[in-house]
Amino acid sequence: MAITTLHEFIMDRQADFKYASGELSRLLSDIAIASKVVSKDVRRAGLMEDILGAHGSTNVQGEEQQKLDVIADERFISMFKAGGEVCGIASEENDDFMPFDSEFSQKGKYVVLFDPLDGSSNIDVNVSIGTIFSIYRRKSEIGTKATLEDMLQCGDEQIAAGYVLYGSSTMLVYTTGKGVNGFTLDPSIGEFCLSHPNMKMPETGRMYAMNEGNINICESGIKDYIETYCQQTLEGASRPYSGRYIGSLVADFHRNLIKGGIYIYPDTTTDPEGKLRLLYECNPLAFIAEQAGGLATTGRHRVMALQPTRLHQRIPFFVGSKKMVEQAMSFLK
Ligand code: AHM
Ligand code: MG
Repeated sequence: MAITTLHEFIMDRQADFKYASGELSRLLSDIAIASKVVSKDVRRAGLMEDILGAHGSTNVQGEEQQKLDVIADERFISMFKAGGEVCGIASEENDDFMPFDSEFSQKGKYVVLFDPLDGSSNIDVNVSIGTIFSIYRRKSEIGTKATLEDMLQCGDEQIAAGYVLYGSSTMLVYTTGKGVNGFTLDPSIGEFCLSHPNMKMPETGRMYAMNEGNINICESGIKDYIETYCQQTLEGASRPYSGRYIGSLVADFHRNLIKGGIYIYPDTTTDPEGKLRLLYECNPLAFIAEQAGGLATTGRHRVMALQPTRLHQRIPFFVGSKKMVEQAMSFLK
């Protein structure tokens, strides 16, 4: 059987990209290499004391960092610094954005915003986790230091976005705005190979993902939606929807992308802005969802149209099959 590696695919598609000059292709290839290294770390985590467990620090959002969060963050940052395509980054694990100092990096045209290891609470218990990334062209002049304005761009300006799922296999899924393609890491050859060409999210589905422990601390419309659509046996069905909540956004999103479904993380009385971060969790997945025919909103507004105001800004997040997201939104005032 003929296989297409990620590298071959990126090269073949380079001309699709309006600024085609090879840099974005190199950057995507660098992300794939760094994620292979992180995948290797994840696969051995239970065996290595220096990989598993708490790091002993908290990030700017007050969350306890795991050793693997920090290791993954460092792996990606080193790759970006060495590549020369990126002039600065922002990540969940760093308080502030990080403009790269070298003249080499400052010639880079891109910034990357990323969550190096999403689903931190699942690291120690051998449940799927992921990396999420979003790529923008810089606004500042090439050859200068990256600025906050480079980072705070609206999701519609994304040049590319994707995620890596460290699940029962490792998969990389990305878009450059011309559809969504998924690649599975073949450990025998160490390459990501095209396994899911032109991914489409089913228009509707039968699975919903929400931390239902929060049901009484979010607005009542969410409870109404879940009781009305998810927990009833609807006409023509033999049973209610299935609740499936992994607690790793990437894994829940990926399942819904393939099988159809909705993921909801609303604002709550304890997290009045929501929990998930606009820039490196919601926007990249929104770009993939829309490219696959799905929808991503705050419950009221389209995610990618939002103008970010802060690096670690949080929003309520409704993402998945188009009809399901629209139904959920109709319950919000
Ligand atoms: P993280 O980036 O610190 O891992 O937080 C994001 C995660 C998502 O992956 C997941 O869907 C959600 O937080 C789970 O939150 P909760 O434990 O509140 O249900
Ligand atoms: Mg995260």
